[in-house]
Amino acid sequence: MEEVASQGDVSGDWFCAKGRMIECRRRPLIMGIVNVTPDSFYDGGRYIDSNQAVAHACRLVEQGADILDIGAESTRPGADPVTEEEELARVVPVVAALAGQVPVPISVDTTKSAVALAALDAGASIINDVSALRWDREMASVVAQAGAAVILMHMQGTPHTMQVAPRYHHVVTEVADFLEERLHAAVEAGISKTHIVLDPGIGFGKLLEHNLEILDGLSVFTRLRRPLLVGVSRKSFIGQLTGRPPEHREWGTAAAVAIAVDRGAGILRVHDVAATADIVTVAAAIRSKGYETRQEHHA
Ligand code: HH2
Repeated sequence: MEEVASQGDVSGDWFCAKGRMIECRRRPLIMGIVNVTPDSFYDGGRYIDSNQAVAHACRLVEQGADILDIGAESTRPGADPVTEEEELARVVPVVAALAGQVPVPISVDTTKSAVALAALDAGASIINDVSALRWDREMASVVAQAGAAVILMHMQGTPHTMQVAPRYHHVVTEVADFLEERLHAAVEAGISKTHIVLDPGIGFGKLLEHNLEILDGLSVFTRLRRPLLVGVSRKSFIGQLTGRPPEHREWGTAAAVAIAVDRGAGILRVHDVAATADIVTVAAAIRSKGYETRQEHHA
């Protein structure tokens, strides 16, 4: 533990990605989602063309995205797996085009080391691995050798099976124990602790009550002293509570984002960047009492 702690930041206020220090505590960061997929649960099919994906990503940056997350394989419950060739063909051109155009770090949502390697070569600096380095034994060394950051997410089961019968005795404790174990495994595999972000995996092998307990208990995960990423955007637990389809879950998402910021989230992964920027600004000001004022605009 001391060895891990001595590597640098032990507060979880920042992380490092390819030599860039990314601060995420005082003002939580917004990660804009770019799904280059035909079947994502909300925006599937909209940005499958790489030019459209790049244009969408640039729009998200203009709206205030601090990080972009490019994904080419849907993780929605029951989604069909995508071959490595197909995932490479979807992701790499988008990352390569964006790397020269946007000033923000680019994350790639993949569980395959070959996709991670190609994306890191093309200019990405963060790997968002929803399997937390468990599904591809080369993934940890690819991340370590590139000096990239990695997001380690909790999931019970696989996307194919995860919603069949999720079971926990005490969900917050079990997810925290899992994340702690994966944090140690990543460090053992050569990834510096300063390069690791943790994510409790909202909606991944969890029932409504599990998602609510995790969000309410989020501050427990801050004891792991790594930045926390939270992905609630338009997810089905919001639909279960409001009765609304994904395209009308923006206000439910807003409530969950505000609560997540209050409980210590450092990165919010969302589809709607412009609205989330205001939600995060206000929630973070209430949480920390630290803020800057801007010129007021009257309509
Ligand atoms: N959620 C989704 C995908 N990737 N990665 C992390 N780290 N955390 C999350 O909560 C998370 C994630 C699901 O959302 P989306 O990308 O919109 O849908 P799909 O998987 O259907 O493409």
